Amino acid sequence: MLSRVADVSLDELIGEIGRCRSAAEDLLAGAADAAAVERARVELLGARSGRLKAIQKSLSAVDPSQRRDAGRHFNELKDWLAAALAAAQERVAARPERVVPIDVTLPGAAAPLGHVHPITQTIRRVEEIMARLGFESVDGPEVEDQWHNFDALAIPPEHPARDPLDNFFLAVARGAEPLLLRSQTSTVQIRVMERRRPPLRIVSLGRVYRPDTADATHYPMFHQVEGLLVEPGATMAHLKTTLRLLAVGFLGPGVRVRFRPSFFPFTEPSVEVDMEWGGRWVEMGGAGMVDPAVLAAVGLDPETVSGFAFGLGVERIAARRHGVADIRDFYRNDVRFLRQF
Ligand code: FA5
Repeated sequence: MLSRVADVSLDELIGEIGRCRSAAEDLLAGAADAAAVERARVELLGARSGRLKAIQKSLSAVDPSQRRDAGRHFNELKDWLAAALAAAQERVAARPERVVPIDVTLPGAAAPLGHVHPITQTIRRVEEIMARLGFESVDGPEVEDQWHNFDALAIPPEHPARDPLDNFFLAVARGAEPLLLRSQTSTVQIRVMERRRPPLRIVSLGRVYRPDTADATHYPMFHQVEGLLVEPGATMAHLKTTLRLLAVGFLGPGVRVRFRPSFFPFTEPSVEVDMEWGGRWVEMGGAGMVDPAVLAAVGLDPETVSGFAFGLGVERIAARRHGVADIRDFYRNDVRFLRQF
């Protein structure tokens, strides 16, 4: 350290400036974070006991004839220190002050996952039950032509089910006839029988569309489960047993099933399938023996094969199973409702 009282030569001062500079280089190079740079700043430039201050004080002890040169060297050091410090401050600001240690052995934070929608759960469960009875699950298109939605199902041109007000016809046509969103999954019966020969046991679950006003038991988009069995010797008894096994498998042994005589153009005889829910009988769907006219329409011989078919509303059986009073709740997208399933 240079003493103020003693005379200081220019060489001594330059030597001290060099030592200060290399000390500053070491200090700043070793400063890994903002706190270390700040400690270096105080040590080098501190107003009371910084190294620069000490050199400044010794300037007055330099011989007056050399003081001009001494001042110039001092100012160079001062500028150099300011620049070196600024560079060090910038360097540590660019990286995080402190690295948060990561414990790689901790269990990961689980991303919130949704779950399968209750209607999809119902579809999968019904497919499972039907698979055990030997029914293979198949798909069909939701955009249909009039042959598969009506004609092949023996629904004649004047039938009220074809009314434009009761269907979602599209502005797209195949040939002369507009296509439509299928109004029932019975279309899949036809598509399967056109391509495959008996014995057939298929089930098809999917969306259907009707311009119905939404209420507790109706929605303009809903799902049906369609079943079809075609093999020699199939009877109404097989149909009733299959539907009972499906009802018990899905709703439990307490369910009561009832068959009421009805009419569908593509089954003969036809029944309405009701199930009891909370002391009330609810219509779940329709069923019957495949009409000989339908078998003939797909090139099968009604004399040698027979079959049964059924179509149930998926929302209705899901509502019955879960005690849901209003099927519109399935489509409100309220997670407080959906989380329950
Ligand atoms: C049919 O759709 C026939 N294809 C069923 C069938 C299949 C009969 C095979 C014979 C052989 P229906 O229009 O009744 O039938 O509809 C069947 C079921 O779909 C109804 O019982 C009901 O459970 C459900 N359903 C009908 N409309 C709606 C709707 N708007 N919202 C919710 N579910 C509906």
